Amino acid sequence: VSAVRRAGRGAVTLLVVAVIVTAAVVAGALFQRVGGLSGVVRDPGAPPITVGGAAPAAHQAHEHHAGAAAAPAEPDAGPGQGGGLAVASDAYVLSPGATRFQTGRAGTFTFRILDRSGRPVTSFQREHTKLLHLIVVRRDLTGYQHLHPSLAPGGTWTTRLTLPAAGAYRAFTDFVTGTGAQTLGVDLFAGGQFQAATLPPPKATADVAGYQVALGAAPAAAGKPGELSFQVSRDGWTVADLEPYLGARGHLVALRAGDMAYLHVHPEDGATPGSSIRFHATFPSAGSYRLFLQFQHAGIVHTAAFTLNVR
Ligand SMILES: [Cu+2]
Repeated sequence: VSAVRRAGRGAVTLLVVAVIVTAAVVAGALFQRVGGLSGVVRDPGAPPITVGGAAPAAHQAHEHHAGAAAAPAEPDAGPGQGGGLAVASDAYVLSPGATRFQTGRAGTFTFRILDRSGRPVTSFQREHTKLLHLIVVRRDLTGYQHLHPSLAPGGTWTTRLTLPAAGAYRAFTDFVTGTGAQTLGVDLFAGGQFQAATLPPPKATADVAGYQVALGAAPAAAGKPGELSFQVSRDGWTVADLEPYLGARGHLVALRAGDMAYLHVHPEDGATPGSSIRFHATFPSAGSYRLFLQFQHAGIVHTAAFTLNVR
């Protein structure tokens, strides 16, 4: 009888231990999950976020994701990243209309920027003389377009758009609100036979419409802020009378090869004397970048493209 009783007591003890262990495992998993979702879990030793050239407000908005052990870093969150890699940020969602276009035919591209509660944003701050810049580039880094859609009172942006050849394109919306600079991106598609261009090798000069554009200084290494300078000439003569374009001597967009990370590049004071066009840029990682420089002369805007390898 006593042996049976002892065996019974043993089984009860085992059951109690099993219940306690199960409860602990479930509680642990729940805590991790809640922590990961709300971004509470934070590694105090995590390095500060430095996204190449983005506004400080954008850094802060993303900072609580840094080192979140239970959740993978957001595309736009860590060092070595750039903008435009996602359709949404902490604050906004890019909501496009139709994203399929007839190849080579003019179509209409519409989109809205929604806030966290799903309401269209209607208040934007002017940057480079415009409320929003739309950059469209095919995923092989060809076919650069820089457009300025118009904003309807309800928050819908509209522009005419032609995707000239078949392929997948990235459309970047570059804008500033009260919370800082934002770049959100979405894919657009043009059907048909697609031939991917190979990235041209780095060259110090680019020819466009009879102009020769020379790339002068460039940041030597990733993560270090530096100057990018360009000189425009024609038939061996420096073009000294470049016209202001978007409030500066030129406009520059840099995209990383491989993922099309979008860099915020800031023009240097347009009042600097001389004929060179200067920018400040920080390349977020080593790799190849495609630079699209736009300048205006004799009333026409030209785009010169460069490949730059950053170590
Ligand atoms: Cu623009």
